[in-house]
Amino acid sequence: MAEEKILVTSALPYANGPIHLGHLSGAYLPADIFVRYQRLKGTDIIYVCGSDEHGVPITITADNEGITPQEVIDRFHNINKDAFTKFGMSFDIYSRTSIPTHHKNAKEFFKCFYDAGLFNVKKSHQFYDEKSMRFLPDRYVEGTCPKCGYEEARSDECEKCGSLYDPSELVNPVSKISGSTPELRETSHWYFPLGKYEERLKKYIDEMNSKIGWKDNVLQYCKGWFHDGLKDRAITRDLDWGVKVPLDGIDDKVLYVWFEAVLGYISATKELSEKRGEPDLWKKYWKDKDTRYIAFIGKDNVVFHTIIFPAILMAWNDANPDDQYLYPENVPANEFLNFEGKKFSKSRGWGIDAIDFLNQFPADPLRYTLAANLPESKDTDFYWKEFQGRNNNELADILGNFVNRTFIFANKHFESKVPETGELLDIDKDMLSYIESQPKKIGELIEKYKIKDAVLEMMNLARAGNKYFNDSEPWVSIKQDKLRTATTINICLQTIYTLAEIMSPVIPESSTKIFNMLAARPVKWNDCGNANLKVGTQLNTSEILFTKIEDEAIDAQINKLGVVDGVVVEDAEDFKQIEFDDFVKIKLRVAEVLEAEKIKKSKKLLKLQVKIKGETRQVIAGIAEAYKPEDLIGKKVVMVANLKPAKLMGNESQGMILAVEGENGLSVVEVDKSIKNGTEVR
Ligand code: B3M
Ligand code: ZN
Repeated sequence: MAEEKILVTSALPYANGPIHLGHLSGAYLPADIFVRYQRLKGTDIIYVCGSDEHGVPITITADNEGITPQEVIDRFHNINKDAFTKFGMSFDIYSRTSIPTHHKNAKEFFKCFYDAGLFNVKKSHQFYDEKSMRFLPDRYVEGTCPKCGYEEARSDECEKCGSLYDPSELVNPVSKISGSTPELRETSHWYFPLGKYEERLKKYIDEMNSKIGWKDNVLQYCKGWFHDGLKDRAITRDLDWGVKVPLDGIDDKVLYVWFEAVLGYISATKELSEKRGEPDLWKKYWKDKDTRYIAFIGKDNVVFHTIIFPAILMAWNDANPDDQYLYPENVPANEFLNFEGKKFSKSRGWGIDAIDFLNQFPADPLRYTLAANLPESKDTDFYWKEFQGRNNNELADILGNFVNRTFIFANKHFESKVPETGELLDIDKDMLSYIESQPKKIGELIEKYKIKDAVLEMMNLARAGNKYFNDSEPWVSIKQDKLRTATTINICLQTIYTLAEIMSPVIPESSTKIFNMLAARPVKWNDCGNANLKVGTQLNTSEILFTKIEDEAIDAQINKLGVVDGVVVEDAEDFKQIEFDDFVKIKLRVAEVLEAEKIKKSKKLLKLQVKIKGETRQVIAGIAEAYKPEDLIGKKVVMVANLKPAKLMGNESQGMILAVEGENGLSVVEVDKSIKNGTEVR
């Protein structure tokens, strides 16, 4: 049987801005964990990535800053490459789509399809901006919807009423680039007949899915696309930045960025071959039947990897019977990571760029926090407090502490050597068999892309190590039975050895430190659960693995949220305009607090009886941390009187009291005591 090989790719990030934590947990960290694990298993694997350096947004950034697109991509290619390095990404190559190898590769695909007569050529009308001398992609034209009058409609589709129209129908079109009125010009483009591959694509996805089981979220996205039917897609654009259309006489058109970016994976592998001086290396990973190709991406890229890229490869394979590319065996796309409850947004100062983060905190705690909370099946959030907690309470207090206390014992009582074992008691045997079983269990989870669960199991071994240490009480046994202590410490050291290995895909830097402390090296993954440290091995000096992160450091970060260049930015979502009719639906009334009491088992809630006009209502308010119940009695507050009743911790609430958040916590909105109960607030 030929040896199994794996090719792994992660989405090529646009070199038009810095990557943030959301990117890391979508397409990069899970892939890196998978790859590092496979390498330890001894799998022949390569991991390929690089910058996606074409597309309109890059030219716009360049215009806005008065620099060239090349300068834009150089800047962000370097920033992102640096961030990935600091984050511990173990790409075999981080390439870029501006290299000649890529241009040549993408052109070959286009030429092949062109020569095979595959494309349809279609004429259309597209807006042209004379001032900036370029055709405008749809999202850079705004105007009034011809159907509903919405003033921020796009050139061929209205977000508000959902209608599609011809760009010539758009009223008062404006170029978002120059602000001038664009004109419609005729242009022609080459279209890739995606529909031709529809049945084969369905079959391919079905087959892969029944063979290995694709993720549900990914299958759902594909279904949506098939439901609408696959249509021809223009694969050229009127632009001068990108891979030029390789046809004589055509010099003002480039290949559509998504058409060539996916081919960038192949180009990057070719570059790796060149660098390694093995020109044919790339073929082994892209064309050998024994290679499994896995494409890691975020959910917004699914269609390009499960439909468009495979269709391009099918078209190539049809035209070249002796030269067949492989299709992705799996596309384990993740959902999104949000930030403190909201979407990442640069303009609203919400989130943090990877490079800024890594200039302030070490990579391993971030990798661990993100890995423990990957958006594998639904969106998740990054919270600063959780990051602090995972670092302090798990990495430092569980793993770090276990390593530390074991080394202290080994240093003090066994001359910093791995001590021998005596008779094994049940407690020792149980621990040894747990160490032995974890690597296999964790490996299986990683192979199923259940990285989050794998991370939990990793830390469970450290938890078990601490418990074993506590239950064995070496500080007691050392006074009576040194061999018993030796046995305990030996097994703790074996546990640490296994921990160093199984955690290395997630926290590689700390793992290396542990291996150094143990004067040991990784073994093959499948062997790492069997007591591997030789008795008598001289240990190196131990070092602190994880430093606690103080509240101040975290608070400083939280305080920066929502602030851009020193100015607090209003949240656009919160400030969406509403109609007057919406506002008058809310009935605000003055109410007097008659009674107030604490709710058992709740730190935050108070139960109030309030009076509006002739009626007494019960309201549950989240103000217990700010008020003693008795201080509220007699206050005249403002309440939403027509809110649907709701149950809070088993108590019905028939309205809501208005309160504002101040420096010293919440305070209720009060009105003058002379105002009558039930008076409307407008
Ligand atoms: N650059 C989009 C993104 O970064 C795009 C991915 C290309 S993968 C070939 O989300
Ligand atoms: Zn409309």
